[in-house]
Amino acid sequence: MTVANEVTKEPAVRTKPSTDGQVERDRLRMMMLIRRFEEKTYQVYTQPGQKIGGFCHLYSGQEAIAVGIAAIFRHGTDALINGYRCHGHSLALGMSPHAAIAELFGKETGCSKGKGGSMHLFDAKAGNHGGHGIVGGHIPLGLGLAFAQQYKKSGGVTYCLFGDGAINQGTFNEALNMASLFKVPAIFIVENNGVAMGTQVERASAEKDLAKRGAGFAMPYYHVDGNDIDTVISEMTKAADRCKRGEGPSYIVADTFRFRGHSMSDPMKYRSKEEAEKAKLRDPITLYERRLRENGLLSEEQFEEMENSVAEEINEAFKQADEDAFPPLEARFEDILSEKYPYQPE
Ligand SMILES: Cc1ncc(C[n+]2csc(CCOP(=O)(O)OP(=O)(O)O)c2C)c(N)n1
Ligand SMILES: [Mg+2]
Repeated sequence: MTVANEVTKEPAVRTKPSTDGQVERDRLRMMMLIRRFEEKTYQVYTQPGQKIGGFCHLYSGQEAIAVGIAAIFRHGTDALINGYRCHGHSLALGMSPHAAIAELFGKETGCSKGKGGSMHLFDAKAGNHGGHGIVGGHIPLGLGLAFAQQYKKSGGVTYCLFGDGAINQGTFNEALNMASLFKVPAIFIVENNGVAMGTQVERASAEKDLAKRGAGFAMPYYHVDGNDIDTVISEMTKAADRCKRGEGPSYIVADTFRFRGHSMSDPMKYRSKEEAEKAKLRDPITLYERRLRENGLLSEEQFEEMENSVAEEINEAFKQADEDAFPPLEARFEDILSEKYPYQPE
């Protein structure tokens, strides 16, 4: 059984390129695992019994971004902070599917002891600083994490992710300005799925090219293909190297598409069938699977084995989490307020 706060044992995706294709297959498998986790979550959420309470935002379609970052993420050194669409990043950084789904079920074995739910998957020891529900609210926290890394000379890099809707918040402007001024080691990443709940970027942003929104901060700003994991890895590596050289932050717009609605109650009426069909042709998992096959790094047998082992791992995690206990009543006030006041960083 996984114990809360010790949910991540080791990096989930290894960083070094391989000659035998194992590293690449691990990346593909992780994207498949995230997809399977999300689709099973959708199933459980929508069936009678209400095992999952509260809001729930699925990551299907955007997997290449989280797994691409995880591929270069240094556990114990780097930090990642995110909005509420956080299942994929947590799994990619090594959280066990059991700790993640137990959290959604509100069980004491969940990564936040069942008190955070879908939007608050955390594993600070692994550098995963969550899951935040207020749109754009965590961007200044990302700045703070990066400032701490700089101040302590830890050599770490902070990956701060948010949606296209979040860049219209004041916090975005405040944080990016200060980040650049102080040259903190942060990468600000927009997961641009083109829509904030039901509002298209074109209806919410006066400047339609979201990369240009970075022009006022004296830092590199550019688009990357967020559905191509190899591109994500190479562009994130460049930005991380810049951080490590002390040259400061970058602002990257990773263009992608979400396959499911904003949250579980969204029938996606604002998207045409044609748009969704076109997006499916650029499914990040299919694109990568095809590339590995073409390069001779993935056989049919290996792919089938992956599909089966992913299904087994997810089914087992959901089954275990279902059987786990809810937190005891006397634990309801624990972990709510900090016991250290005033807060002293270690
Ligand atoms: C400050 C604030 N305003 C409004 C909301 C309600 N809300 C939740 S998600 C969302 C849309 C955000 O879209 P985006 O940033 O593009 O992220 P995505 O859901 O596409 O990943 C809104 C408006 C909120 N949570 N916080
Ligand atoms: Mg969006």
